Amino acid sequence: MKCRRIPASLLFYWTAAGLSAGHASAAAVLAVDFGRNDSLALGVAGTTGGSALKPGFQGFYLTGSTSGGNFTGVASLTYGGIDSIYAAASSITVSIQGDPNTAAGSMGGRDRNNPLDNGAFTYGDMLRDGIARTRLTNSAGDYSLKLSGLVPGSSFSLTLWTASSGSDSNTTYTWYDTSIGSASLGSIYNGPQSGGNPLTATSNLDFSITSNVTANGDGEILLGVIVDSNSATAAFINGFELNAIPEPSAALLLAGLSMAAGFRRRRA
Ligand SMILES: [Ca+2]
Ligand SMILES: [Ca+2]
Repeated sequence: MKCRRIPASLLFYWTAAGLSAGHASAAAVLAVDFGRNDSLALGVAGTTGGSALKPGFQGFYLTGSTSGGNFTGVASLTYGGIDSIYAAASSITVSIQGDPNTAAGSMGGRDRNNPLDNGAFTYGDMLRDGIARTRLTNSAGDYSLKLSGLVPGSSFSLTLWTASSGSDSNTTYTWYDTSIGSASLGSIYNGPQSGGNPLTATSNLDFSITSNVTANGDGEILLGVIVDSNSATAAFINGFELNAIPEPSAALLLAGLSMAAGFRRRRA
């Protein structure tokens, strides 16, 4: 049986491909910057608005409570151009839900004007604004924020930011993955802050949590937030990044080596 020796260059290619795969996913699958635009109708979300959009993010704006009254429903926007390996229809729909209790209502956009870019912190335009008074929940199947249209069972690394400068100081926000059951993703402390002093940030990951999440059988990632202040109006979200989980370069390297071993066995 005629077999050929594996060229050294091919072995090098497999090795290099394995080593580089862990650094291949620099761009986010979807990054959204929540903010305020008072020219929008109540409960209708828009992609452009009055508060600055952070480059690299897509906008999700709602009118502010002082312009729109109470909004207790669900606001949604669909973002296209998503790789079909993550979303079969190449789009992801982002939905954010107000609280059904109208006393806690008035979900809408806010621009807190802080924290601003400062040295290594360059996410000021994302973190200064957000959507306030979302639904408070950690119940399985319920949500404050929902991502839908994903490939069922697909996993991602998710980073969420919650900082509400000048409001709800010393509040701790705990985020939950409510897609399948309910599991805490971690907590964000909205402070230290006193006397109305604005929040400051020194890193783009300040006021954030990062965790792996998996889409349920309906292709949805459900996320809920609870606050420790027991204030029904305290919920807030500034933005999120949904990233691919880097492929395990070591596994690819082992696969390449086992293929090489297989060729050698056939040759023997
Ligand atoms: Ca924002
Ligand atoms: Ca913004």
